[in-house]
Amino acid sequence: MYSPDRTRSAAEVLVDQLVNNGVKHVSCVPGESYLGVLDAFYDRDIAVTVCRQEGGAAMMAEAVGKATGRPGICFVTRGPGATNATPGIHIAQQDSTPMILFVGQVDRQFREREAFQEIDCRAVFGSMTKWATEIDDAARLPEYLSRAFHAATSGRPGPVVLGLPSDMLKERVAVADALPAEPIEASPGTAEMDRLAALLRAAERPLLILGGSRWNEAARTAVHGFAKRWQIPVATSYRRLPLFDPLHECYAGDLGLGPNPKLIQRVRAADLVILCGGRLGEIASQGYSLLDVPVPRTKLVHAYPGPEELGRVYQPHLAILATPARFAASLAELAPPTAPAWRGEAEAAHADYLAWSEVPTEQPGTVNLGAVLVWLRENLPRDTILCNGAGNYAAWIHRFYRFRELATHIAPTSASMGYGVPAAVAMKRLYPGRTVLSVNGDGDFLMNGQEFATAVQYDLPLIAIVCDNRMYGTIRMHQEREFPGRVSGTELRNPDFAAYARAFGGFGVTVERTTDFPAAFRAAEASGQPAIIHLKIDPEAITPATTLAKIREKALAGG
Ligand SMILES: Cc1ncc(C[n+]2csc(CCOP(=O)(O)OP(=O)(O)O)c2C)c(N)n1
Repeated sequence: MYSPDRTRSAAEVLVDQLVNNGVKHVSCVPGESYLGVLDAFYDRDIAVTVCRQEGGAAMMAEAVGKATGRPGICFVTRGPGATNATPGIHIAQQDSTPMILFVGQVDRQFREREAFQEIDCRAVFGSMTKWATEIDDAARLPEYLSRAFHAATSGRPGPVVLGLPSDMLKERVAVADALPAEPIEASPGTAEMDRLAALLRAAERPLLILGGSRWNEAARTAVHGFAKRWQIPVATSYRRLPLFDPLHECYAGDLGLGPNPKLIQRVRAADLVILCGGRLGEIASQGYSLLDVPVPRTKLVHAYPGPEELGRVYQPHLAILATPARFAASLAELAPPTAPAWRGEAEAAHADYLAWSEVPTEQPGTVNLGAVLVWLRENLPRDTILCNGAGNYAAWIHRFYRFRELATHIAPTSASMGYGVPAAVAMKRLYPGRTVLSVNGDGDFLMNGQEFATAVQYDLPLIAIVCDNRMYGTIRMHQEREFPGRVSGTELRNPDFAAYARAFGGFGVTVERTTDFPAAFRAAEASGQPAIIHLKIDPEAITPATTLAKIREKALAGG
């Protein structure tokens, strides 16, 4: 609040910049280093989610950034808090997510003595962020915050870390607020679009790959329209499935882990790849094998919102500096040929996708995760948000679930475990009226499972599914391939996850047969409480396509 002398505390100035930038939610673990900020939240219209560990708090902010396209905001204390928060920062970097982490820091006069819990924010976060610094001058808070919002959202979005010396936050200053930051929208020029049109006219097997962040409804709708008019097959990149409606007649599937081999063949056979919004990283490119590095033999058109990424790995035939929204809008202006050389390709690609995803595969054991995902896709509202972390269980999500709307899959492309629970907490807090699902491995779940307490604290009836196969299954799979039969460091002895839910004050149920899943899910919903569904999965069911025993046999037979 302003005093009669028109001053505010630095902490208030900071929080007012957040309010002006439309921030409605922050996640935090408190620290004595930034008490003034907590106090400023007290009478401002910002919902504070107090978490149990900074890893969860930072992932919540990252999830907010991912879902909304505006920076997710997280506050933590110095050394131990900031270092705990690093997974969220790393995810935001790899996933191109706007996010700002504020770190309560030691007093300015103690800095560089290795004071209590001191951390060098610039050095620690420098290689993981778009900008990492400390704010020494309270009067410059509006300038720093403005730059932080611009940096996090413009070009290729990413994380920003700002250290806040404790004594600085206590100063009173008379400064004006900055204007809200607007991300910079780069548009393609007519020259680039003319070249793209010429490349398309000459193409025989074009294919569109969608990825990255900075998408919005208009961009998605425009790409749906372009694909339909041009009858071009469209693939989504790793964990970017909601960028295109899976039931659109041109959808060809996703380029993730364990992808449809027919889709991979199709990408390899393409003579023109239009990569829109993404980077075609290691996972999507199948270990950089789909396009040659640095000069792809396939003609590559790369449309991307940040210049540093264009030409970084692949030298595109045509580089277009543009956000997905502006690029998609320009695509709408291209007139399709009457009889394209690739006629029938999109239809065939979509048929391949449906054949791959329609029916769950046979699995060992009494719970078939594919059948569970098919039940969920057929019974949940279209706008359900599904959050997950990392583990082989996710292969069933990618293959059998269908994300019908934008930002309905909140999961790290960096495949960071422990993301599914905090992300679901953040989503239920943001969208209380929507169904929010968290799907987790057993190893994955317990990395941040304690945030289930946060769901209970804020009465967030999310539903967390724990796929319990009593091991770090992904690593066991790799282990059986490389060291068959020599199980080391990958087994888990688990708690009763349904009892865990009840102990926290939530609803818990265990499912041992596929046919029991629907009733368990409905009971979880009906409880109105945060819920955990403990799914007992046979360890042999290691992927939708194979078993551990088969992998081991193959490895023992030499390959
Ligand atoms: C934070 C983090 N630590 C380690 C890994 C390496 N890792 C990838 S998957 C995996 C095992 C996941 O096990 P679980 O959650 O039980 O799922 P499952 O693979 O059994 O389905 C591990 C350890 C990772 N991706 N992230």
